[in-house]
Amino acid sequence: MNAATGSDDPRDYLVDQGFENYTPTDHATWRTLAKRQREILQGRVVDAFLEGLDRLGIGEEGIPDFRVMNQRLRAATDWEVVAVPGLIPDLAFFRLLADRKFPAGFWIRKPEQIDYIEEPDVFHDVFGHVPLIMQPLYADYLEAYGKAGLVAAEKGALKRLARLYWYTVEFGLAQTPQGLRIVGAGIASSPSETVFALESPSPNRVAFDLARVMRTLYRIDDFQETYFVLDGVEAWPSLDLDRLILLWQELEAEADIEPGDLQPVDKVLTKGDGSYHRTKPKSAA
Ligand code: HBI
Ligand code: FE
Repeated sequence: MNAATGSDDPRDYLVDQGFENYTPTDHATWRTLAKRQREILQGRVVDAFLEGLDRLGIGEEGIPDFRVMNQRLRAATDWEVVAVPGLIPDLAFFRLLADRKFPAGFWIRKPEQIDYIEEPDVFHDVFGHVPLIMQPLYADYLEAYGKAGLVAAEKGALKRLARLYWYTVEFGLAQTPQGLRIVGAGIASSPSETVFALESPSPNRVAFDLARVMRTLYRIDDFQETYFVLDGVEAWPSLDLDRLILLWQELEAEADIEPGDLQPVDKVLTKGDGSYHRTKPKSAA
């Protein structure tokens, strides 16, 4: 069944992690990735992320056993990780989040794919996403996102909600007393984007604004041209459903914004010089 057309019932996608089936090579791949990321993330990711890794006990030993990790996750925020084969349809995904279940691919990339994969694997999904789910405010934001997704599907606003996920959960930055830090899992699970997102002169870095983000196209196949910056690690957008429905109505009159474009109303923290993307073909969703 493919992710675009399959059943909306999440139970159709849940599988056993198959922890006993991982090979020594699989565990070695995790260790290589985890060790490299932990080092490069020091001082670049929000402290809560590194705390989450430690409290979950997911580090450099190898691929975590979801049964063990879930005891800690349940105790902290009443969330759990469930194994799925890969991307699942939007509605099934939202239903899981609304029920405080985070779907994670159980497979791990092959050694020759160490730096690039097209579909999320267990390293991206668990190392990248789960540490922050140990934080109560983030845990609630993700549940609210799932609930908003179910409403967005009815109201024809799925693409707007997907942009919010993209620019916060996957590629968000946050301003903290220690400076600009990473919160997004897509950044935190990629060594090259960890450095690019914070240090490259190329991308724009713009203060987060919900309506602005919901109008903004994104790149799925390369580093982002614009990153949005939350005002603090706990400043997750409020997803009040009545307000979202109104906002979606208002946005129908507004044009989409290209990934690299700035707007007059933007609070620009860094205006990118665009040097990285200048030579690249355009592709945005
Ligand atoms: N499925 N397994 C999985 N992981 C995701 O992150 C995911 C998904 N299905 C849909 C989806 N993400 C997004 O398109 C939604 O946030 C809109
Ligand atoms: Fe992800």
